[in-house]
Amino acid sequence: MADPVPAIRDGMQQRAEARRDPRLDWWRAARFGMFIHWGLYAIPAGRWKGEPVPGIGEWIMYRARIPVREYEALAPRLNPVRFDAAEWVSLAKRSGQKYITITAKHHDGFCMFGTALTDYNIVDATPFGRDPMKELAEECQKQGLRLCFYYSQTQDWHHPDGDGNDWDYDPAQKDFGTYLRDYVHPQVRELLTNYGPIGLIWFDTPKAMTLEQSRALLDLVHTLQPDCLVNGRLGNSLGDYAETGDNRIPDAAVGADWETPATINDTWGFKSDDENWKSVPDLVRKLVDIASKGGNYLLNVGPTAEGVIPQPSVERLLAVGHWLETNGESVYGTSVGPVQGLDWCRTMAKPGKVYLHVFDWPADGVLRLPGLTGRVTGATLLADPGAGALEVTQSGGEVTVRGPAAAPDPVDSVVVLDLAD
Ligand code: H79
Repeated sequence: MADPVPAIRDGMQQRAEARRDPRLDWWRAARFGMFIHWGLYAIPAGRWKGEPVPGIGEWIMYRARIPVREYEALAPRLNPVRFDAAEWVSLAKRSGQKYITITAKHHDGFCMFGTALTDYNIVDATPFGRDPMKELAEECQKQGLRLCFYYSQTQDWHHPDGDGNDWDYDPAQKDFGTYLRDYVHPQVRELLTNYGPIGLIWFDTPKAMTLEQSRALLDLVHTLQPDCLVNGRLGNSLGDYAETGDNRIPDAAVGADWETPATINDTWGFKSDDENWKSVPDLVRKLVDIASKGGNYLLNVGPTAEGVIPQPSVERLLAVGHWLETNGESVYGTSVGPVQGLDWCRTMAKPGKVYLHVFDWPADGVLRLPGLTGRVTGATLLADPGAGALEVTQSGGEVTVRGPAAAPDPVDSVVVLDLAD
């Protein structure tokens, strides 16, 4: 196994003891989560003063060097009257996603939760006046999903001492330590006090965080909620699991707990002209590819300023959920598969079983799987148990399964191999 995580950018190399930490059990079994990027940037939706601004939508303030005073004027325009927490949580659930990670505060500094630390938040600065995080927390409790918060701990383009804004503020005058102590810490305390149990805190772009600063933040999270996980972008190799770079999938299996955060089109925050949606087969295969290498897929949606998840995202997520209804047994709760590095298939393991995910079904229906050491006692199609046992033979380190000539599922046909004890 490749170790540490090869595709990692500012993530961590997970400590060996963390790999057996039972606090991560729910997260390891989950395999699939919903990322939500939602903030003021959904209003301009990728255009500023009539001009398209290139790049990811939530970076518009930075890319267009929008002065704080101008960007702030978006807040009184945020009124997501179509926001319905029950609908979002239900969509995640029907899509087979087990947790939701949502931007409480992104780099632009606008708080999408009620906070006493600044008026620059959705409750106090918008006509909406509601706290969507409260509503999501209640719905997640009701519907049995874990709610998790993205929180930009380093970059804050609105706060004078936050990192990143050098067009309104002189970087030489910034006091990053004070910002962390007097602003970030109290806000993280609010997020872990006012919303019930939180699955994890998702930090991002650690940049100049010192080891001491990363450790203090980690300790704060674990003091407030010992079971709350922290992702690998806290900085300085701290955190409970590793995060790959955005949209990066490692080439090989990884001997650590890890997650790929990924876009469903080319942006995180809503952009009105980004229609480059990934296809359903692509999404299913990415989920399977990631799970076969021991990782989780955190797939993003970018709701509009009205509070609506774009219909192309909804349709695709529900299609993945439909596939998982039949095939979920071969994804949830699995561990790294015993056979790696083949183009045409992926494998996942559970005690006594290997799931063979066939992306490219051979024209003669005969699957030849090398490299499996255990003795195979039977093979069936997961989606079609009625088809009965498939003929399986084993010799010279190769397992041969005779299936139907036509691919049972052109996206991914799952064959269950039973192993002898
Ligand atoms: O929240 C999402 C991104 O906003 C965040 N991480 C994911 C989960 C992220 N923070 N930093 N980056 C991603 C790297 C961003 C680089 C770029 Fe740019 C932003 C490339 C283009 C816009 C900065 C500004 C570098 C060039 C211009």
